Amino acid sequence: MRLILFLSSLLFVISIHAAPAVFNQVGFHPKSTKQIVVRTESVDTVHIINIVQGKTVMQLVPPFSKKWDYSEESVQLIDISSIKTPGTYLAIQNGVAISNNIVIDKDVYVDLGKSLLKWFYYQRSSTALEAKYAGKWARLAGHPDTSVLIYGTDKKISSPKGWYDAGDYGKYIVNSGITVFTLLNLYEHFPKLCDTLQLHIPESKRGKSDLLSEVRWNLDWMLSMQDADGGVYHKLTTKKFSGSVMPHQDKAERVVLPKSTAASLNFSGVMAQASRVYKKTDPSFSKKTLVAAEKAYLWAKEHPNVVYEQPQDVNTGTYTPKGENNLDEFRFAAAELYESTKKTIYLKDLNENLFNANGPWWGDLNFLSVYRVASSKAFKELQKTAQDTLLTVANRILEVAKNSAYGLPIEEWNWVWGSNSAVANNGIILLYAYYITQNKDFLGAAQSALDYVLGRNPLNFSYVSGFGYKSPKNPHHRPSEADEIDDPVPGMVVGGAHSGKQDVGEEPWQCKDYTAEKIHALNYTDDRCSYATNEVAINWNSPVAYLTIALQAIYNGYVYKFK
Ligand code: G3I
Ligand code: 9MR
Repeated sequence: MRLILFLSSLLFVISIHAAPAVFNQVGFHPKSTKQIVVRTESVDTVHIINIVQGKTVMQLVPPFSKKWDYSEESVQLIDISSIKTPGTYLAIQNGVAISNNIVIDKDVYVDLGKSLLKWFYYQRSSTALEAKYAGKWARLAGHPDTSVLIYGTDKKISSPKGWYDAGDYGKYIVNSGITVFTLLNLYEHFPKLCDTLQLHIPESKRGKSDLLSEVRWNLDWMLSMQDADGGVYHKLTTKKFSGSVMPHQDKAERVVLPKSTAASLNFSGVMAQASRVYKKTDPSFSKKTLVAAEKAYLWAKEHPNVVYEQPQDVNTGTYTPKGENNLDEFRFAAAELYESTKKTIYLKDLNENLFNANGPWWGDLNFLSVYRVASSKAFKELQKTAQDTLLTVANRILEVAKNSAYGLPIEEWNWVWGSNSAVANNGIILLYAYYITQNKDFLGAAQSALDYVLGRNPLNFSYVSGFGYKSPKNPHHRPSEADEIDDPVPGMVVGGAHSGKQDVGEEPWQCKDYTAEKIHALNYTDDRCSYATNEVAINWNSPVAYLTIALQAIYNGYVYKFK
């Protein structure tokens, strides 16, 4: 009876209280760090209660407030990591609930991780999505892409399959680069856990990893974009972005746009990596990808500065990297090719074009070569150099998290279009530092990166559709807009807050100004007009999927050791 009274009184106080504490809305693994931002500025004791037992399991006095420049708030960061008993908890201050439910459970990230990976199935082009795999988001096939004109020629190629890049229906080689690398890197690090992840896709239950089957859908498309001379076409899209229609309703002509050095090197690195990952389960595919990787690299060496130039009558995404004139893409491809072949030419090229501390993002793949060299003894003394470079960046990011009022590893340069992926990629850098040092501070800061995406932010918002108590309802994602189903496709990471305002304007499809000047962390709007903050993209899902599943693996005792 006492418990019922206690709970009913709490429910009353929760319902009247608007400003909750902010934290990971999906929850925490028992072994993880568990940080919560309190926004009451009171120094009165905070009680953490187990809501089933109805008893206080922890009480603490919040520290003095600290200002977070990215939201211009003064907040208090409390740490409840010592609570390890699975359950549902609440934070109470002066008899008032200041949080929503705080969930602690060892399987808390299982559904999220699978949904983040399953989303790639929802992005498949050239196929219908059947209800038994796609549920209520089943849809007709669109974009067969079996006879596509090479722009500026009378030649056609068959280039089916592949993932739609984002909220649009384009297929882009450059953005496939970091996306596929990150997903295959997850498999390289935790194959045993990944093999248990049932995604309920058409290839399931055939004794192969669903994750590898899903990535294969895009690899097959990428292979079809390589010309006989080894060069790789930049992208396959309609000339203009379509309206808000379903795939089967988008009937405009699609074209393949000219080859580029960046596309060829993104392709080369990913195919070299795939040749290792698929070697055991599909030796012939492994051979095919390695041959393709070496041919693309040769083409790039013969054509080192072919930059994609967007034709006047094309307005789809460009993905023209502003990095170091493709030196970063050369680094990425050479590192993967050396790892796969041990041919000295690739190591020679890498030594003559050594990595720095830039990236990682679709436009700068430098850091992907740092990851590869740092994690492989094959690079001998270069491995230590790469590890030092990685740790220098990781320690800088860790210091930012330790000094941040929100406890977050977010730097000024991360507030860009796709900021959630920048934060998640910081989380991956921190995990690599944990792999090298086993220093749990890096693990905790990586958890904070995930916590930000899932709710420890000033908007009290979980940036993944279908997960958390406040999540995107109107993403810039054509299938979710046109399918007449209220709920957006689940497991999609939206771009997130930043002050670019590229989608603000007077055009009918543009947004009214939703930004609060340069208060970066507030500048997000859950509106389909906002392709700059509320679109979805394959290179945004991949790092959040890596972070979610790698953390789940580590907390559940899976160990990744460099080879
Ligand atoms: O790198 C600079 C940085 O130095 C500078 O400080 C910062 C702030 O000005 O800008 C950074 O460049 C930004 C770049 O993204 C990298 O973050 C550009 O301003 C910004 O315009 C660019 O936005 C890209 C956007 O396309 C427009 O080109 C996004 O990264 C990219 O994710 C997005 O990709 C689109 C595809 O083209 C089409 N499909 C949808 C997809 C997602 O919206
Ligand atoms: O849907 C497009 C999105 O994928 C791109 O990121 C964005 C910026 O290039 O453009 C979106 O398409 C818009 C187009 O640029 C102008 N007409 C309205 C389209 C939908 O907002």
